[in-house]
Amino acid sequence: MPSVLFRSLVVLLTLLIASYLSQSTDHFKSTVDGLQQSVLLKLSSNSYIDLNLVEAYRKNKLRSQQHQQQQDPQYLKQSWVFPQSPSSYGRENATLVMLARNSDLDGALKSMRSLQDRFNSQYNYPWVFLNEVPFTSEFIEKTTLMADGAPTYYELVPESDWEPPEFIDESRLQANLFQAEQDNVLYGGFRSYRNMCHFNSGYFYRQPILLNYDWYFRVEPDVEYMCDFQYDPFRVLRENHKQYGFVITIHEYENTIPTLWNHVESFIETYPQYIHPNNAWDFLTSKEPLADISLEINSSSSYNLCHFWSNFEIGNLNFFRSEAYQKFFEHLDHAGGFYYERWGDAPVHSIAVALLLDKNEIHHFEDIGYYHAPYMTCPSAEDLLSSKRCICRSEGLEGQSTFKGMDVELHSCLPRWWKHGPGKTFMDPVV
Ligand SMILES: Nc1nc2c(ncn2[C@@H]2O[C@H](COP(=O)(O)OP(=O)(O)OP(=O)(O)O)[C@@H](O)[C@H]2O)c(=O)[nH]1
Ligand SMILES: [Mg+2]
Repeated sequence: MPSVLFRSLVVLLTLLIASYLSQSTDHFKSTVDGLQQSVLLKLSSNSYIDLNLVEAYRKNKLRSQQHQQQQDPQYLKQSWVFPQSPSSYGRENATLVMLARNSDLDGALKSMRSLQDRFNSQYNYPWVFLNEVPFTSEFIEKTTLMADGAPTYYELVPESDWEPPEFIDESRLQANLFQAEQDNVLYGGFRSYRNMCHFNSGYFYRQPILLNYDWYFRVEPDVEYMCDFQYDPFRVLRENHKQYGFVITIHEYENTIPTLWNHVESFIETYPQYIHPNNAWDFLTSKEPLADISLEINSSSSYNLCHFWSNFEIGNLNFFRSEAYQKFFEHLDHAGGFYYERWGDAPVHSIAVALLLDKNEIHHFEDIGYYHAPYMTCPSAEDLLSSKRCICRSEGLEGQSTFKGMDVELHSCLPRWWKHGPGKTFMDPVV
C-alpha cells in the first residue's frame, strides 16, 4: 500500500514538473517570438507597426510560399530545369542593382515597391545602389525601409569611373554636346547622360561591391513589374546555361550612334577570336521585312539598330568581366563615341552579347511583365496573365492608357529575335 502511495506521488510530481517545464518552454518560446518581433520591428525601424501586422505578414509570406510551390511547374516547358523546393529560393549569388541620383528617390521607391511585391519579398536578394555623389540619409533610410529586410548597400562611384577618360578631348565633347542639342538627339545635350551610358557600358560590373556577385538584375527608377515572377530568374538563367536575359527589344535612334557599327566591325577584324561561332549576327544585321507591313529601317550601316532595352537586364557579371567583353569595351571606349557621339549602353551591351555569346545563352523572359515609359511588355497568353496575377495597364508618354504590349508594335525587334535568335519559346498551358 505505501509503495502504491509512493508511486502515485512520483507520478504526480512528474506531472507537476512536466507541466512547469512546458509552461516555461512556452514562456521561453513567447519570449523568443517577442524578441524576433522586436527585431522585425527594429528592421522596419518605425515603432508604429502593429504586432498583429507582423504576424499577418509572416502568415501571408508562408501562404504565398506554399502557393508558389504549387504554381511553379505549371506553365514552363517541361524541358526547362526549374526550382522545385522553396527552401532553395534566393540562393543565387546575385543582387539587384540600381544606379540612381538622390533626386530619383521617389521613382526608386516606386520601382522597389513593385519588384519587392512581385518578386523579391520571397527571395530577399540584396539591393545595391550606385551613385557618383553620396546618397543622402533620406535616400538611404527610405530605400532601406522599402527593401523590407532585404540587405541594402550604398556605393559611391569613384570619379575615375564616372568622368570621361583622360584621352577624351573636353572641347570636342563640349562641341558635340552643343551640336547634339541643336540636332534634337535624344538626351544629346547632357554630359551626365554620357557619363551614365559610359559607366553602364564599362564600369558598373567592376565596382568593388559587385565583385562579390555573379548575377545582377538592373532596376531603374520609375519602372513597374506587371506580374508575379513566381520563380527565381537568376536560378532559371544559371540552370539553363543562359548569360543574359531581356524583356524588350527595339530599334535604336541612329543619330545617337553614327559610327558605332564601324567600330564594331573593326573590333571583329582585330579580334576575331572573341566572336562566338554561334552568335546572333543575323539578329543584328538582317533587314528583310518580316511581313507586308513593316518598319523601314533607317540605318546607313549594316547594323539594323536592334538592341535589347537595357533598363531591364538580368545577366551574368562574369560575362562583362570576361576578357572578350573587356577588349570589346576598351576598343569602343578608345574610339571616343561615348563622348563624341551619344552611344547608349543598350546597343553596346546588346551587340556584345549578340556577338560574344552563343545566341542560345540569351534569354527572352516572355513571361515577365514590365513597364518603363513609354513601353510595356506583358505575357500574351491568358492563362499566364491570370496565374501570374498580371495587371497590364500603363500610360503612354501623353498619359493615354495603353493595354497593348510593346512586342507587337512595328518598332519592336522581337519578331526578328524570334526569327534569327534561338527561336520563340512556347510555354505549356496552365492545367
Ligand atoms: N547617379 C546617377 N544616376 C544617373 C544619372 N543619370 C542617369 N542615372 C541613372 O541611370 C539610369 C538610366 O537613366 P535614365 O535617365 O533612366 O535614362 P533612360 O532610361 O535612357 O531615359 P528615361 O527614358 O528618361 O528613363 C537610371 O537608373 C538613372 O537613375 C546621373 O547623372 N547620376
Ligand atoms: Mg530610364
